[in-house]
Amino acid sequence: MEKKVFYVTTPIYYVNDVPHIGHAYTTVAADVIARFKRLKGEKVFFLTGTDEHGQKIERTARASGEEPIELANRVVVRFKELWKKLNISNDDFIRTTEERHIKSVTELFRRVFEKGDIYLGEYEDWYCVFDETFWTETQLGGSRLCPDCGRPVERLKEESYFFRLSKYEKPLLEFYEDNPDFIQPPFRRNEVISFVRGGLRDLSISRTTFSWGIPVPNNPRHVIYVWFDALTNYITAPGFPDDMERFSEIWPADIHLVGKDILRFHAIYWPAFLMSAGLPLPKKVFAHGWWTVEGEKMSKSKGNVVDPNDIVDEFGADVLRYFLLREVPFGLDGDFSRTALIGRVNGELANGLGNLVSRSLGMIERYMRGRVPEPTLSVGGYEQRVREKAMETARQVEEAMEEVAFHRALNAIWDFIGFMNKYVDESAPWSLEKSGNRERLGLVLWTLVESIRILALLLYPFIPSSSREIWRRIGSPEPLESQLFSYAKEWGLTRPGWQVEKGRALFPRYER
Ligand code: ME8
Repeated sequence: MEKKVFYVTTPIYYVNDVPHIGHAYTTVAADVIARFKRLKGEKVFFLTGTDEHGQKIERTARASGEEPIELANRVVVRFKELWKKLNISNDDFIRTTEERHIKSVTELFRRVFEKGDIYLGEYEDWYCVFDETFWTETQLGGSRLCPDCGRPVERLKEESYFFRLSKYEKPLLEFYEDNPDFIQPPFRRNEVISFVRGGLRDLSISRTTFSWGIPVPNNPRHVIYVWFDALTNYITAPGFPDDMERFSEIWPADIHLVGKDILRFHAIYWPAFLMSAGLPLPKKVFAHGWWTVEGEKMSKSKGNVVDPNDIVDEFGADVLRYFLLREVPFGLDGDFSRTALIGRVNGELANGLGNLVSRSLGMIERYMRGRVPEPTLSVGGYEQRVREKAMETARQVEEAMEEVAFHRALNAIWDFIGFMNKYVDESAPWSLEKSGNRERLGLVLWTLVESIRILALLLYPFIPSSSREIWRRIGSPEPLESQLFSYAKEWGLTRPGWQVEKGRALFPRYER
């Protein structure tokens, strides 16, 4: 069987945490890609889920007098509900405690073992329980604090299985060389390459000091390292190892979306495990930046963790989706603040998009009894420019989306919205109405609906419910879901006679 399906993933989220906007960010971005690809007519498999094993989760659960699985069962609901609330269109949700996953990890471990890439040894180093990461003396630079999270590290010595990561140093460097787009953005690729060039140590991939995990085949005193376990989720869900036919239609992943903090695991360990097991490697790993809140790192102790549920309750899912992808170039760090969010809602969603839709459809209600008019005049010079601008925008959006540059896609769309609002001002339909120029009035109003039709398609991956509402209001008889992205690259599909509805404001304005 050959690969047929576009496969996009988010990381699987640790269940010892409640979801915040940083988590929502990765999932929203993946959802936008999935929706865009479906709109292009591609088959898509979009995966997210939860990472439920490991010492950290065992400790958190015990501290609250729970079994780890009870904690997981309780928290997984918060993730699932949040994704529903944010309109996330994932095709599967994987939990690492599921039977299918345990089977898959066991099989991957067995294959790598048979390849001769796993041996039993002894591990001693500094360990951060919170990040589940070992640190060398050099990496700690004399301190006893985790370089990632700042928490104290512990000295840990244990019998452990090792993965021969050192053996894959050269093959990985060759792979990065041959696949220059594998790690995105490019500055992250350079970081990974220099890390690998600095030398790779064999990786400890089992633990004996706790038990909440998947046992090592034939040596259940050991549980498999949580990252070996977690990364494997990406092959479990498409069907490894039981349904290899389905697996080969979906795997390899077209894009793993991850935060910059976990790029190393995805761009170094993961391809090395797969190489060892003789499985195809993912095509791309895209690392996005980090969100702070009002300039500060989000943390429970600071009490500044932003709950995406609160934002959705107050502003709606589309506003949060829009803000996260508009505010920062994808790949760079960003800062969340209420003022910035309200600024974008008022300026861009309400005054820009909302206003264009509402004034255009309002005029059709007033001047045309709500029916899209026939564009009787042959296309004028200004309308020709609108058409060119629309077509150029659709091309720009497509290109930006293929490059995972959401901010560029949105910039192009809002540039077009600005252009259209100016078109309304300059063609002044109210004066055409007054002077009785019905022919030109019809052409202008039809041109507005046609542009809004294209906007609804271009915006759909980003703000699906608002786009569906805009689509309903322009009165197209076809459901938005039956449309293709290519219809946004075609001018002239709006039909005279559609019954429009101005309706209430799409995006209310907020006080700062
Ligand atoms: O890392 N800004 O899970 P996780 C932006 N279980 N992104 C953020 C963020 C922030 N402030 N905080 C978290 C794990 N994220 C592992 C993954 S995958 C095989 C195993 C992002 O719940 C983070 O970068 O700690 C990551 O992409 C995702 O949330 C999950 O984080």
